[in-house]
Amino acid sequence: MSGDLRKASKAALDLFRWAERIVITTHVQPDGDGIGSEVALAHWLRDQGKIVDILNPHSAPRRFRFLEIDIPAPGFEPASAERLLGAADLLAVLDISVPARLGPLETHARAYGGEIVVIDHHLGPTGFRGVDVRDTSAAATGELLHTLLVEWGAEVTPPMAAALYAAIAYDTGGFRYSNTTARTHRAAAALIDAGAEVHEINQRVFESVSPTRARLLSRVFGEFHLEEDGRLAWIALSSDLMEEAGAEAEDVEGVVEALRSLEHVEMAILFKEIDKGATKVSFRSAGEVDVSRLAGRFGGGGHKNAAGAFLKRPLAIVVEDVLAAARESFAVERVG
Ligand SMILES: [Mn+2]
Repeated sequence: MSGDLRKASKAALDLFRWAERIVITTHVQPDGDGIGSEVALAHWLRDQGKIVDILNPHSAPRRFRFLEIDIPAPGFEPASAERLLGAADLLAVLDISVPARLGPLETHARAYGGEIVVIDHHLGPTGFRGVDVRDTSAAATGELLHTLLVEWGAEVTPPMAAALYAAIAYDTGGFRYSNTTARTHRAAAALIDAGAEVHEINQRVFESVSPTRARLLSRVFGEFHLEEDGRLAWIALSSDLMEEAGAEAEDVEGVVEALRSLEHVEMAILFKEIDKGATKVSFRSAGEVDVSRLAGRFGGGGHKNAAGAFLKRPLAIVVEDVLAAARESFAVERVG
């Protein structure tokens, strides 16, 4: 643990000890890492006698609900956000690099006057004030949180172990992505020792495809494009198609990773129309291909091999602009 991280870890622990009422949150469309980390932290804090609430911008995908303890299933509601944040001494923000990733919760979080702790593994700096516990070498926020809990002398109970294991398994694609390190496996091993049921968790996280999702996927994969001798793959997903298939946001989770896993593909891009004037772009890459820089050009960010951007522009225009930039990055490489 670096000096800065140790300092931030100590400051975070002091705040967690001091606070009586704590609200935990994560990014829009919470994923396995966000939910798993929240649940693990909530368990630990409740074990310390704290009053803890999880308040998210959206509800948790079905496949992560097995981890939940009192996560409000309907997701965001302005009244409950105001009530919970109004009473909280401390807001813990997990797996987020920028406040905009809080979506409908952003304005509430910005207006919040209490203490804030951010625990995250994305590239910084954070846009939040307060204590920033950041480790970009961690494969998942769950991995970082596990390191912190051990550092803090916490007892990792079986429900905490399950939640952290799910977080790490999710963000590493089942320990397959390039963010996976020996440290990741050591954390996983410790969590198995602490009671995480590997088969059950992986089955829930990776093998719970709904019929809706299967139908959607069959249509989505009918529409992928390959360019640059098969090194660049992309899919543009209209909201009409999503609606026709009766699909929700969580049903397309994993699509961009599957696209990346096609033979020879070095960069995969998924364009998703949120509404007629907004588009979400997800980037994945292999090896040395850096998509965080590409995402950064469009106001987004992330990691070298996994990044995203949200643009308030129509799908067709975003597809054109982002593909032009992606092709350019392949062209630069040819010249270089
Ligand atoms: Mn994460």
